[in-house]
Amino acid sequence: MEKTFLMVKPDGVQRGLIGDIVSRFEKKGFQLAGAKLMSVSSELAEQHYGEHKERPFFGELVDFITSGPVFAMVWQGENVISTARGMMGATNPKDAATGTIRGDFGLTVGKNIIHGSDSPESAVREIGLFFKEEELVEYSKLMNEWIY
Ligand code: FUP
Repeated sequence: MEKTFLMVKPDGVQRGLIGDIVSRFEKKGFQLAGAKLMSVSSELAEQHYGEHKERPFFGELVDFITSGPVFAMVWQGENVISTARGMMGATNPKDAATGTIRGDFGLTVGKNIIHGSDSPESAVREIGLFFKEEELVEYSKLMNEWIY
């Protein structure tokens, strides 16, 4: 079953949006395979955002993601990587459609509420950075019969 890494960023946690965000993915039919409220160290932030190291906003990105607790999650289901990206909306909330998480809750790119893996390779890498194997659960097959 395809898996992705999603994270409610510090702005979403502080604003009390964890429940709404989790609820959207649950109602869509995806399954939560792991979740934890945690602080992100500078080392983890720099690894996670490694692809942006040369970008001018890299420092701000690391400062922001380490500025308060985040809610890290692993979700699974058919096409969860691309579907979750669609449910999140465009990177810049000003361009994100109404009905998406960033479109409904955000105003600026610096505080855009949620992170989601953008490819199967990123998903594997990011899940591995944030979760140990034993922190993820397996569901029985039976439950999926209500969805697929
Ligand atoms: P996304 O995959 O939608 O989270 O977007 P990116 O990986 O391109 O960017 C990661 C984060 O960098 C964004 F969530 C916000 C931040 N960012 C900026 O602050 N300024 C930019 O111009 C682009 C991204």
